[in-house]
Amino acid sequence: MEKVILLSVIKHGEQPDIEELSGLVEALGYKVVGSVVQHRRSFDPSTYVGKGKIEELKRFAEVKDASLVVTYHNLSPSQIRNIEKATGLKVRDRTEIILDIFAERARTKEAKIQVELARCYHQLSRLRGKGKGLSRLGGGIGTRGPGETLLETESRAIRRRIHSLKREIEKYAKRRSLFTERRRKSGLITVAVAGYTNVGKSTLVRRLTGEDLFIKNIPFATLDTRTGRIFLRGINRKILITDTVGFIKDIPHELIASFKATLQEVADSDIVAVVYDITSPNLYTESEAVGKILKEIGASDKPRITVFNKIDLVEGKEELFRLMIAGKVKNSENSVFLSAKTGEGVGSFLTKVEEIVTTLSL
Ligand SMILES: Nc1nc2c(ncn2[C@@H]2O[C@H](COP(=O)(O)OP(=O)(O)OP(=O)(O)O)[C@@H](O)[C@H]2O)c(=O)[nH]1
Ligand SMILES: [Mg+2]
Repeated sequence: MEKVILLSVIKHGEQPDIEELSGLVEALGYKVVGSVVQHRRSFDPSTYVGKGKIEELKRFAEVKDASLVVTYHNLSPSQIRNIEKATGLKVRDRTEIILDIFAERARTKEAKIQVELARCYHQLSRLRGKGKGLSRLGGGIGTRGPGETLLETESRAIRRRIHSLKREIEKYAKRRSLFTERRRKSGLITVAVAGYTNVGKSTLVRRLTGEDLFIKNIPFATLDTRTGRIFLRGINRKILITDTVGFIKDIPHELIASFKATLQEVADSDIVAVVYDITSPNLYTESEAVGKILKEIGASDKPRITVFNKIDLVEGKEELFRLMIAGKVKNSENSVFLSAKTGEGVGSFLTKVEEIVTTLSL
């Protein structure tokens, strides 16, 4: 099993979530054997952390028998090269780790195409950001050295691939929008279940619809949206509910761009149920991340239900958690507490849905 050391710069006011990064790396089957962090005002342009830290990293890796370094921030090709040369270790960044997880989990053709598109964007942004570093290989500014030509050829190939992937994605997007249109015409209301990864979205949708969904204690178990039906007994009405892909903080921008079609389902829904895991120690940053992404995909003005899931894990301390959470989660409108696993409290969620559906239909 490949052993990994995490490497991060902590800039003033920024709080890289090393714990979460460790979980992501282990989701790929690697073993995290330690981490090296450095407080700095800015990244070192050639080696991300300072030269002294690189030495420390090298010695630490020898002691721990590690062969791979994963950095929290995105690096340039020259930063990667320099760290690899100085330490003899392979270097990858958080975005690549997330892309690998997505690639591993993608089941449908559409998800696979979206992952490949995200990879292309990531490569391109690297080449672009690093244009400066690479073109230096080819002499001074204004000259067309061999380095620069290579860079151009490479990025042209990637751009061409992006173009064709986008065209394929477009087909799926069209199918989706036809479906949305038909649904709207038929007056069917849709609830999208969104939220941070691994909070229990699929478990909730499965409980409500009986759909056979993939549920696992891993990040990004779900990469495709799935829609099922619920019958609301209180108001004698059928609605649709959609399970969606989970969010993460400092989400690679490439992923949002690539999964736009999938995330569109949230934007096209009538009600958004935002699920949280009440036992998470990072509720505040998670709710910030969720809020940011909902805004970016144009879904922040939808009627919202905030679902605090996994109350079975805090048996007897529920009141305490209610108080604690009150100050921790941003925009927690219409909140309900439940356990998707045991079913406790799920009725209160349905009642909330019924209330909102009724007002929407007035
Ligand atoms: N104890 C407890 N565990 C739960 C509950 N709901 C979900 N889980 C567990 O949490 C883990 C993640 O559940 P999922 O339903 O896959 O979560 P998700 O939000 O769909 O995750 P992604 O698709 O990966 O973003 C699984 O191990 C579930 O069994 C709950 O109410 N209580
Ligand atoms: Mg899921």
